[in-house]
Amino acid sequence: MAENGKSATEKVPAVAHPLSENPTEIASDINYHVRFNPHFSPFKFEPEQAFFATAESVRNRLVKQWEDTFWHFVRANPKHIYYFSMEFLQGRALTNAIGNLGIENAYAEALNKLGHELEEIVEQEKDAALGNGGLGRLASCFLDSMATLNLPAGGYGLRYKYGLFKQLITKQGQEEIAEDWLEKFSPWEVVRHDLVYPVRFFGSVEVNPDGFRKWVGGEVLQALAYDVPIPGYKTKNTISLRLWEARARAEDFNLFQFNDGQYESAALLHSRAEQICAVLYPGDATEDGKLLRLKQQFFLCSASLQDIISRFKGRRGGYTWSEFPSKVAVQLNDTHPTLAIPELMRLLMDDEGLGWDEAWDVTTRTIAYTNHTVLPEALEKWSQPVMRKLLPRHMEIIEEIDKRFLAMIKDTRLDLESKLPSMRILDHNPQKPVVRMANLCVVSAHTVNGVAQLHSDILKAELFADYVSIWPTKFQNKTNGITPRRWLRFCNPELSNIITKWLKTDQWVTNLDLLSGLRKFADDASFQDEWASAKMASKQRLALYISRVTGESIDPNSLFDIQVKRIHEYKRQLLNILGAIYRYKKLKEMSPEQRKNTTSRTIMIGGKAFATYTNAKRIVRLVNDVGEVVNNDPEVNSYLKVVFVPNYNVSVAEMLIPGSDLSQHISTAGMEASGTSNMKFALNGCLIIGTLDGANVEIREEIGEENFFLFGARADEVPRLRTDRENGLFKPDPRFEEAKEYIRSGAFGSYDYNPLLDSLEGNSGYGRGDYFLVGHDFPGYLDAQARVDEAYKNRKRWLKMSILSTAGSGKFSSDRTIAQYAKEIWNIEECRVP
Ligand code: B1N
Repeated sequence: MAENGKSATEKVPAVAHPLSENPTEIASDINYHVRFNPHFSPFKFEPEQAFFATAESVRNRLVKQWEDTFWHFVRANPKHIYYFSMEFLQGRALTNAIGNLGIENAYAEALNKLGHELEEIVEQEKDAALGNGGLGRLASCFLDSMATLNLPAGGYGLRYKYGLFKQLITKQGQEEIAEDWLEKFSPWEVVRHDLVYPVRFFGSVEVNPDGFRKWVGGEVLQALAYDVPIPGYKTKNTISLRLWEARARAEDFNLFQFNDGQYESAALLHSRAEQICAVLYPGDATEDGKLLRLKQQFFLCSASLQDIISRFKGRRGGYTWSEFPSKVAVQLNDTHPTLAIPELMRLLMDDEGLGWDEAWDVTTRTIAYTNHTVLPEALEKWSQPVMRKLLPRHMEIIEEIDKRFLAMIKDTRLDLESKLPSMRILDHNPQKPVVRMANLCVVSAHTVNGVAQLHSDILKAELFADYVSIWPTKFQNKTNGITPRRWLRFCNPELSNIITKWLKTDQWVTNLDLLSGLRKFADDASFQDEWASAKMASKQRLALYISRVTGESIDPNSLFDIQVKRIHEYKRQLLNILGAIYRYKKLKEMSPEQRKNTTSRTIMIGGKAFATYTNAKRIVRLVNDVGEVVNNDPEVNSYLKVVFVPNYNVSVAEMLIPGSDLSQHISTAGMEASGTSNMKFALNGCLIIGTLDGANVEIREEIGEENFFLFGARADEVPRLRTDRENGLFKPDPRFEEAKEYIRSGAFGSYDYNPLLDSLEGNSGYGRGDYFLVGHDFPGYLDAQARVDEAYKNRKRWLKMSILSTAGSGKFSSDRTIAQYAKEIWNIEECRVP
């Protein structure tokens, strides 16, 4: 059905959806799904069955709004933004959906009538973890804000069968297990059997007699669309996250071979198709792993662009290609979808017949690029021979872009000629010729942005400095944000209710700057009391959770000190645990009387280590080993506990963040592009101990420096500190030596931590010579922690700081971030469904 035609559902009224908000009718709708949309044996109605039936009932409500949004966008024909991302870390959807629809109470009551509790039902849902960490969660927060701001928008990603692995903690540390989020099925997705596009790999380039180039041969797979509804908060607008699944066609199944007993080769293309969407981030240590990741990236780009072009061509009133960029904006979430650039060029030139200049003009006016990291190992470089084999036509196009860039520099900017070797897209190093994806993005995108002010400044001053003089207006900052719906309104109902009560409005949920109105109550005793009891309720809930998943009982009256994020040396979980070890050693040395004057702490650390990242896995094991000793030491365990929180993910975060007093964002300055959990913690009234890195800088500015526990080297000092170290000028603090020595002494078991500790020794080199400056920042860190202990002893002061953290968090709403992208990069406007 063409989008400019009439839909069957418009001509003939469909059977009315049961959209009543009456709990009795909702209950009968849930019942209807149990009986007539069965997925389990008849009359089984345990929490699991109740979850699926409830989700299907909610889904039907969303389908109605979704369809209205679709047709409204078709009629209004506005410019759309499409967010291309290899990762979307959606988490659970049920609470978010009924919360955005404003029908939590009705569904809670309906479930009661059926003998269930909403809180228990929502726990049945598996997290959709199609992402690794911050970058994927950012994409999901952005979709929520795009829908809430009524923007004509959509997300494009891949429908991985297995998302991020499940983390099991054993005596040996981390073990990875495939996470089967689709094991039963996802009640939210809708498969669009009419949306199928061919995607080619390998093959060769043919030149037709008319001079046109054409990519032919190779293997062709099918991309099939699965749509997930993304409802806005208290608006009808519901947009789509479109996830592609790879399929092979029936005719690609070789019946002859199969009947001949050659089962594997008969289904070769089917198994290749399955591999593409099998896992998020396949290990890329091997050549096959690299090829598979490149295939995934191209699959996403090709299917999504074909889909966008087909929608563009199907619009009412015809089209000309030069107006494509006024109807379509594409945002690349890091370089992972960079192949959208040569693929759009190819589709425009080879399929649509445009010339190079016209295609280049359309492509560069359509595509924008967000950089999320300056870490050299995360800057993607693809082998030229691999790329030429898998995508021969794209390699030609990339070579042409590189050639024209070179010519432009030689014609107009001779002063930059000496910089060309690092500025070029192609690196012709004879040992390892590669395509530098970030360079391709910078040359081709109309706008390049970083994700926090400090990060964007570093991009302009360092990574992309040479390009800035060519295109001074191309580079922007868009400080990240988080959705206040999931990260306050829904995950922390107690605090939300207090905020609404004292602000006398719930408008803050969509206008987060209103939180600044809490500042005037920061010293108010009854406000403080309510604030404290909300925090205590969340801490008690968290303590129950910790005891359930780890068996460790923790005291909600102790200071809950949390660091949760991917395990990486630059994020410095090692600094945290060395601090904990030092604290433990000092507690051991104290008399019982002295201990009574200390602040009791529960240190919680959680996060996943990449399966092949050895030092990260050693850190996980160390935290667990330290916990084992400290928590079982009766002398100190009422003053200190160290808990590793297993399998950190979005829904665990929703439990941890409201229950935290202090959180740690302690990366080596200049290395964390932004961070987004720092924003979530601050929003929930949690104080931050941190370095001047990423968005910490802006958070501290907003909430006030007196409310932030700062320590550590500044980004601009880091290079000199590393050189000093190389020159033997670093003198370690004795407390740092003492903490390391305590591990070496075997105090935490017999596992050999020397390789990990050795990364903190020596003079130079990445991963050696304490590249991440743990030793340099250790004394400052201990001092900052001592200031935390003092502040926590003064209840009124602490509560005031906590309130001011929330009050100063307005800027970090992803609504603000997305509004800035819409205005300053995408040039799109809201299109609200009436
Ligand atoms: O992106 C987040 C930032 O808040 C974090 O500071 C930043 O570290 C994170 C390769 C990445 N940067 N790069 C990645 C993810 C997956 C992958 O395969 C790199 N993630 C970030 C949001 O801006």
